[in-house]
Amino acid sequence: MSGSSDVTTAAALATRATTRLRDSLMQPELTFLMEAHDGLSARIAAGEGFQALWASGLSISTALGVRDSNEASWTQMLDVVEYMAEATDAPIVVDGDSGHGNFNSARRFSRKAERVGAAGVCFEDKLFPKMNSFVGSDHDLVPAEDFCAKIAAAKDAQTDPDFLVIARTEALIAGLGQDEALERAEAYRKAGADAVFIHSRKKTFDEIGAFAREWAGRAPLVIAPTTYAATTTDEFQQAGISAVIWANHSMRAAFHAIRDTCRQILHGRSVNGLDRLATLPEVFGLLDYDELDRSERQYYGQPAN
Ligand code: SPV
Ligand code: MG
Repeated sequence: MSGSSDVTTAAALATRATTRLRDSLMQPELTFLMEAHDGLSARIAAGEGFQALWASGLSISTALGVRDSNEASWTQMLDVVEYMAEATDAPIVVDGDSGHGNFNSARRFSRKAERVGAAGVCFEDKLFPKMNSFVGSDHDLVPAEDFCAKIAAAKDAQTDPDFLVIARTEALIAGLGQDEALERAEAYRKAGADAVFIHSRKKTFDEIGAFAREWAGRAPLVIAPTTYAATTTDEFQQAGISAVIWANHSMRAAFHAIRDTCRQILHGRSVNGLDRLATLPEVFGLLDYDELDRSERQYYGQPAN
C-alpha cells in the first residue's frame, strides 16, 4: 500500500462509521452491505473490503441455532452485534425485525444498537413475532400508522445525527401490490426514515424495478437480491438502487463448508486433502495475535520472545 493511500485510509477511518455509511448511501454508486453474523464473519467481510455490514436476523439466528422468528431475544441479537462492532470499523446496519414490540421497544432497540456501535437499524412493517420473508405465506403487516410511530420514535431516540433508521416494507412479500408498497414507503419516509428497504421474493427483478421507477429517488432505496440473484449489479445501479444487502451469503457459505468438513472427517477418517481449511496462522493473523506481543513490550518493556 502506498504512503498516500495509507493516509486516505486513515482519514476515511477517522470519519465516524455512521457518517461514512450515510455519505455512502447518498452518493450515486451502489453501496454493498455484506451479511455478517458474528465477530469472525464481520472481520472477514470488512477485511475483504466491504464498505458496510448487515447484521442479519436470519444469519445471526441461524448461527445461534434458532429460527428467524424472534426466537432469539433482542438483547441476545445485540450481544452478537457488539462483538461485530468491536471486530471491525466497517459501519453495521442491524436488522431490527419488526422492532420487537411497539414504538417503545423499537426505540429502545435502536438506542441500544447505537450504543453497542452500530451505524444504523432497519425495521420492517411485519407483526411481532415476525417470520422470515422466505418461509410460508403468513406475512401480515401492522397498520402503516403503527409502523410510522416506530420509525419516528427510533429517529427521536438517536444521539448521533448520522445514525440511520431504515424502513423496510414487506408489502410485496405479503402480496399487497405496488400501490400499497409505494404508499407505505412514502408514509415511512415522511415519518423520518432515512432510507427505504423494499423486499421481494420473486425470482426476477421486475417488481423491484417497477417499484424503483415509481419511487424515483425520493429517498435512498435498499434491496436484498436473495431470490433474484441472476440480476447484475449494473441493472440495480441503472434502476436507481442505492444499496444492496447480500443478506445471508456468509452464513450459507459456512453451512456447506462446516457440513462438508464434518463429513470428510467422519467418513474419510482423515483431514488430508482438506486444503480449503484456514491455516492457524491465517486465523491468528486475522485476529491480530501479534498485537498482544507488541503491547506486552510496550507496557512491560520486555523484549518479545
Ligand atoms: C435477514 O437477513 O434477516 C433479512 C433479509 O431480513 S431476508 O432474510 O432476506 O428477509
Ligand atoms: Mg431479517
